[in-house]
Amino acid sequence: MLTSIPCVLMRGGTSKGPYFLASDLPADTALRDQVLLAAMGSPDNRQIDGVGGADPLTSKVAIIGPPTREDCDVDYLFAQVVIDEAVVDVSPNCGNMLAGIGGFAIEHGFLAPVEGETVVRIHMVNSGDRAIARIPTPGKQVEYEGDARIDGVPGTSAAIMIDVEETAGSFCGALLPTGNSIDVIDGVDCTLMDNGMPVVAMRAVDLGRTGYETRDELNADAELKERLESIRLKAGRLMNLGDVTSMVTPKMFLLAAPRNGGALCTRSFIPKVAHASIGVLAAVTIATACVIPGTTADGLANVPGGNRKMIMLEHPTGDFAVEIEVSGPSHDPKIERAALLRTARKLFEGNILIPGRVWDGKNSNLETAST
Ligand code: NQM
Repeated sequence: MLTSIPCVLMRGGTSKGPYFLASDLPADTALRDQVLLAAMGSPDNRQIDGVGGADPLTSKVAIIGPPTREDCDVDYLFAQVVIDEAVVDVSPNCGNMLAGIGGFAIEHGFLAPVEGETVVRIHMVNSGDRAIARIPTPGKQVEYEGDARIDGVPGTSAAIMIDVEETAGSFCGALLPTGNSIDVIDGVDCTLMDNGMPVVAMRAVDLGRTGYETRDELNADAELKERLESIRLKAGRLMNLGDVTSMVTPKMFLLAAPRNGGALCTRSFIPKVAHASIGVLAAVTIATACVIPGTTADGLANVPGGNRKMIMLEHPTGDFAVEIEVSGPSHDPKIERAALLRTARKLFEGNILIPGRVWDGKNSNLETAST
């Protein structure tokens, strides 16, 4: 017998995946992960037996529940479903899927919409941090359509402004977990940083690359991927993440001087496949590296002055603007806040059907999902 689980399929920023109510999934996390693997069709490099899109950017899941932080309206747990391994990784956040949370939360009654715009305070459970999303709600209805454009997504949608707070050292304990702005790993200068996403940032030239390669060129570069994985495994330990073999963090960045008027040119691996654009919290972390003296971005980046800066990061399909607010002296700045523009689109509402051999529908948080 199939178990039917309500879900909404959404594009969040430049990612896509099913959004579930936590109460509709098994309470036991090991069983929940089996259900998510079955829903997405992993492990299989085509994800043919599930709704995953066979790309890390479309093999993502959002799980939404009542807030467990008093100053939030909703809990958001992100899960990266690995495509070709039976692994569900809840260690990172995803700032792209985050873009769909506000609308989902309003439409599922976690908070009442306000005429015009509704502010949704989101507890990002993976890290414990908070994000504040401004959702357009004319007529007290979530508006998905609009004229905002983000690179990596064709067309336009309603603008969702998101502020992320308290992200320094979210996963690694400190913005610079080793205390250094550069550590040398396998002979390569690496900035190990976490401002919402653990990243390893390297100058592309130090790896014999330009940093302007296309996504396809990077994905075909087996020698580069092998070197990056060796660096990543060592960096993970240095960043207090332990053995990161089965984790999707830290993300790996190649940096180069900007060439389209931005602050810095980026190419990223997440962590084994090249990103089509750039991750959101990864972008916040790289924008932070641009303003911290002595990092691998320092010297390459063209950073605007002032305490409130719009840092434009170039990526394979355009650019991504991160607004950051810094305080303190320029030799030791503190990042107060980061803000971003995203869009989301509700694509499909329905039910995912899970084979009975995986789950019989019992033991959900509310025991209501079975048919
Ligand atoms: O860094 C891809 C994405 C992401 C993550 C990844 C993200 C973030 O673009 O906050 O959004 O790094 O796997 O969705």
